Amino acid sequence: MIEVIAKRYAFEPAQIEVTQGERIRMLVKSGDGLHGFEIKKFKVSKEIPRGSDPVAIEFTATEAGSFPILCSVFCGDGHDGMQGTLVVTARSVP
Ligand SMILES: [Cu+2]
Repeated sequence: MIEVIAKRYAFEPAQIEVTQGERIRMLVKSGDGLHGFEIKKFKVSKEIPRGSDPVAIEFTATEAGSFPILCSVFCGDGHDGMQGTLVVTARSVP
């Protein structure tokens, strides 16, 4: 389980590394107000409400590469720069 905090104006951790084909389970929680958590490549888009209740997100990282994690809810002056990265490492075939 990967725990992520969304807050003005960053995701923590900013970079999340997983392996291709892995079922990803995340718990995303806000450190202040309302945010969004979006990874377009894997059709992930959730609102992260204010408060301490984490939002569970599950998806499979089917493709290797580097994909932006964006805030999909306007949250203030630094919103456009609020970005993280999901790094999916190619699975090594034995
Ligand atoms: Cu935000």
